[in-house]
Amino acid sequence: MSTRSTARRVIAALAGVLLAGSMAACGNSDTGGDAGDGGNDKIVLGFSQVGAESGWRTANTTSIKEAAAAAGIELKFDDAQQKQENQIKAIRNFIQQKVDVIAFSPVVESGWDTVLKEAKDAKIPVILTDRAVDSADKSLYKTFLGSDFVKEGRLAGEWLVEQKKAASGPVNIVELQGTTGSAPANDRKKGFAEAIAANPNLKIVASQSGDFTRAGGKQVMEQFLKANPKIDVLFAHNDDMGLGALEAISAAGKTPGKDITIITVDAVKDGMQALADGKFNFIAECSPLLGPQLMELAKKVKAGEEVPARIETEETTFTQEQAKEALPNRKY
Ligand code: GYE
Repeated sequence: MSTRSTARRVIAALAGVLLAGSMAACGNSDTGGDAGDGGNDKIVLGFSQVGAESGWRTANTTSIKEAAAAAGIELKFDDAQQKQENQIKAIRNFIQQKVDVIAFSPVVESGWDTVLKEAKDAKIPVILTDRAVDSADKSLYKTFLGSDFVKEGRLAGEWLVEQKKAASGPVNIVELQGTTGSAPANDRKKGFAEAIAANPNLKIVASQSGDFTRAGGKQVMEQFLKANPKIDVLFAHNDDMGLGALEAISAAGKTPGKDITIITVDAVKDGMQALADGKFNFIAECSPLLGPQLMELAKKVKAGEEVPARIETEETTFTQEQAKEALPNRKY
């Protein structure tokens, strides 16, 4: 009995080896490269990036390029220079080239249904990374990998509520928003507003887009300072705009981090340095290191495996003391 079952197991194992060998040979000899041919050709991933507007974005691009190389995935990378029309063009190119998977970080939330439908009709799975779209039809993409931006805004607001709980009079806040219509701008604004509603003394007196750039942050902060004699707090939707605003604040003869409390989002190296130096007061982290998870997902959707509809990035917050501790080991 036991000898026979051992023999059966050996035969089964041998058959498995032979089958695997023949499949590999089949894959190797298949140079056609058609999608879904079951061969072991390199996965081709078309990725449409927003642009290079911030330190966060540069770190995100590096993460994606490095992770693709490490995973043996062929990456077709396109930089849309913060324009939706460029992203739509890039996605259409990827469809024409018959890539295996398309991933993109949508610059704004709206206006993607048509091109996503085109990808679906071409049977190319789409992964959203970093930013979301507002499409009602969730079957237009496989998954969304990225941060909870509402939570980031809320954490920023909650910290401020705690800091200003003893304030007896109005606390005037100015807000530098990210790119108009983008998910992080919409959501960070929402989360922050919800949190500060806990204290009616906390009032947003001006709120405008600085497009997530240093130049934008500087320019809009200059206007804020001219128009508002009393600014107590700046909430900037990313580090870069906060860094740009530092110049405007110093030029206006005020001390950032003291005369004006500064809260930002991201926690890239330059932001963390400003926090450790006492120029910023608080940062809600947003991790750009999405590359490795994105490559895992690309492999899974290419193989037709089920993936969760939403994958959230883990993040934390930093005070000045925590930034001093974390800085030496910061990766981006
Ligand atoms: O916070 C900002 C970047 O979409 C999370 O885009 C990203 C944001 C990030 O330009 O710095």
